[in-house]
Amino acid sequence: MAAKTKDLKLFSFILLHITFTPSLLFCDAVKLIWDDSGYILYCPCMGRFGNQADHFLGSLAFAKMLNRTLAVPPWIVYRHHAPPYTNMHVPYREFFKLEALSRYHRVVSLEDFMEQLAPTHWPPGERVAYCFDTAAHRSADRKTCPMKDGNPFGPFWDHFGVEFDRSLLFGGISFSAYYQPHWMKKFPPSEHPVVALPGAPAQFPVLEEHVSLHQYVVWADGMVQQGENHIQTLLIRPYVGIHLRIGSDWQNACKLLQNGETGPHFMASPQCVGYSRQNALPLTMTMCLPDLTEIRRAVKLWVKKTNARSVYIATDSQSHSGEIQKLFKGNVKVVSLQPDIAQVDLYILAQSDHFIGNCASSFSAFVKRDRDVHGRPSSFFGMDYPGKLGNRDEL
Ligand SMILES: Nc1nc2c(ncn2[C@@H]2O[C@H](COP(=O)(O)OP(=O)(O)OP(=O)(O)O)[C@@H](O)[C@H]2O)c(=O)[nH]1
Ligand SMILES: *[C@@H]1O[C@H](CO)[C@@H](O)[C@H](O)[C@H]1NC(C)=O
Repeated sequence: MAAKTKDLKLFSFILLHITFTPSLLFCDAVKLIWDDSGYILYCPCMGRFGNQADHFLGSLAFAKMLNRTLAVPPWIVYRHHAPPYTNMHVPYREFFKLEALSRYHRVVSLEDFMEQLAPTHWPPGERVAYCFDTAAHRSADRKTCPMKDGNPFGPFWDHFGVEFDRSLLFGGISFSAYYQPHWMKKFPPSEHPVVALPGAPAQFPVLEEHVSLHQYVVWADGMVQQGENHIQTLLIRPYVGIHLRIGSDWQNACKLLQNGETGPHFMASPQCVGYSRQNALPLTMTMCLPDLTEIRRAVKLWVKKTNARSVYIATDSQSHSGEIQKLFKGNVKVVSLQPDIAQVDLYILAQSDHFIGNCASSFSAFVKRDRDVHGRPSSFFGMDYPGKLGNRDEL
């Protein structure tokens, strides 16, 4: 539990340093009551924020399908380049409202579950891990779930002080709706109250039918305050928000597309090429890794179309703000904040008057879904009208 306190302290410090966060003061007020219909626990152990968010939506749907309360895990934030270097486990409610999820289904934060319910209902000695037999077959005895093997798995459960006592394997089923009766029959809550999984019971990218669950992912008051504060002080409306996913890891990823090792369905791309495997639109290299020419073209187009007075650039590496500034001869303010907390970028992009994202990026996908919920328009580099072929408007 020492690690938990340290993470929280550090994170609270970062947030409080920028703005006052009331969410920190009012949590844990409610005393939890045990749910006889059972719980789903999982580690968001795949990918960074965008991936974890995609998995979260699917997991929420899975918990509802089994009528089990979802123990909402913290976000795993990787800090490889800054102290304390170890993963941070940021409670869901630091960024989003936990209560807003309850409009869809019963949830509890994993922190509250561990603190209030686990001591009596899921005590040490009775902690069962559930996993696919194929996953367990990779272990030394071929029958142990890989709950804590490596990073981020080990640190995640250590953060909550959890050791698993035994494993229960399953096979021949998946997390899809088709297997709902199988799950209910195999793991009735009376005998299996807490189903703890090594990873999210969901797919990446998020399934089409779960995209709309994003409406229940509502920004926490502290994030709204912080984001609105930046918008008011830095930007002039209307503003165009752009997401530049162009760093070296992304360049490597897009090589798979260039080499023909992947088709149009590549990472988050169904959001713009369509979810259908047969009818997917082409995913071009420009869409995956827009060059400066494409970045200039798209920004110029949408600034003109929306009469924008400023441009907000979120980036994983370079901002190209100088080059973008030059396009408008000083008439448009160009801003790149490069905040410590990636969610600040997500918030500002989500509130923009027009958003240009990267089709294959799940970080962009988060913004696109948030905007769709509020009826705000989005496009992608290399695709001005999502779901439609090519750029119909050239300047
Ligand atoms: N602050 C900030 N961070 C970014 C930006 N773009 C990418 N990142 C960081 O890079 C991570 C990218 O991982 P994901 O969020 O999973 O999204 P993705 O673009 O699908 O990338 P992969 O997971 O690498 O496939 C983000 O979580 C951020 O930590 C950006 O515009 N601003
Ligand atoms: C679902 O779970 C809730 C809470 O435990 C319970 O009240 C309800 O009866 C369950 N519904 C079904 C269909 O089992």
